[in-house]
Amino acid sequence: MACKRGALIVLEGVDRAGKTTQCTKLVESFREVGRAVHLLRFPDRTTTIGKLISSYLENKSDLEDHTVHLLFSANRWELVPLMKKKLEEGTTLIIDRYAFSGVAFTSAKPDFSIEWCKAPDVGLPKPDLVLYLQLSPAAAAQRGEFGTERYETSSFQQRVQGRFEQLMDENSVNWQVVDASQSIDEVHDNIKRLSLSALTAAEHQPIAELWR
Ligand code: NYM
Ligand code: MG
Repeated sequence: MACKRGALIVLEGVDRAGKTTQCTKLVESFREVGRAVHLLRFPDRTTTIGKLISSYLENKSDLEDHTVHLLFSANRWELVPLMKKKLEEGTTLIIDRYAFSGVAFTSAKPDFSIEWCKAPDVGLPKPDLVLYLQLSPAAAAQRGEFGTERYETSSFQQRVQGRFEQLMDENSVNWQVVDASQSIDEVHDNIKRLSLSALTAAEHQPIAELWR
């Protein structure tokens, strides 16, 4: 490659693990050291597909379970051209949730296999690093009440956590588990260190394809 590409860094975890806070802090710290960086989040609720998803999550509409799974995936695919362009230009992408949330949340529903859930996301740009913010259900409960969106109950979140742990057992993806029960600054320091080394490792490698 002529120029160094950016890295694709994903933050995952159950609701209230602190992903959004940490994504913002990571972007700020990359900017401080002069790195080109761009923040994305999935679902991206601003697109036409994203609006359907948002209405479903807010319980304003109902969608069949397979259908909404495919919409979440389509919402990632529609951003792929932008993602590739940014990465090739040398911009690092920090992403708040990705296909792993897709698989963990749908497969926490009855009668969905991990294998079926992964299929629509096979071939997406593969993250160079997936930071899993690990927080026990008890610690999550201490962070206050859940919101009112779909999936925001402790029994469902425990099932989601179990599915994330199954996904993490695969070593084709570079998972790093971060203890999210620490202070915001401690978590940030860990994430920053892991991200900077992923950035250096990614520079001279082509963008790979997820689960392929
Ligand atoms: N979610 C997120 C899914 O069910 N499938 C997906 O593919 C993705 C990306 O949407 N509870 C769920 C996880 C969250 C919810 O996320 C909305 P956020 O980060 O709270 O906007
Ligand atoms: Mg949320």
